[in-house]
Amino acid sequence: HDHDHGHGVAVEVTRPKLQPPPMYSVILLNDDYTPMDFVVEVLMRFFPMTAEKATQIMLHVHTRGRAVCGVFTREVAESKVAQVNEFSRINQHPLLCTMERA
Ligand code: TYC
Repeated sequence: HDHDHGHGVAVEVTRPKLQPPPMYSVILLNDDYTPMDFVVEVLMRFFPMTAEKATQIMLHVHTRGRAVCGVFTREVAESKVAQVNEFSRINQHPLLCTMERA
């Protein structure tokens, strides 16, 4: 709208429409070898959540094959995936984390 700054001069105030960034779901995949307590530890470490929520998600992955751990912008999602997979490998577990457009 017009905004008069005291000199009788109308200044156009524009509010550019900001596009929301594309969002990505970070997905945890099931496997037959990673211990359940390690998966719960990973969820609490990299996706801050209570032990109860982490256990719920871990059991969903265990029974359904995969679960969404969280939804983030691309760079944050890429960072979560890299950190989870590195931490899993360091601890010699095959746990896999991936991401997809939400
Ligand atoms: N299926 C694993 C087991 O029986 C547990 C598990 C849960 C592994 C979730 C990975 O993302 C996972 N020990």
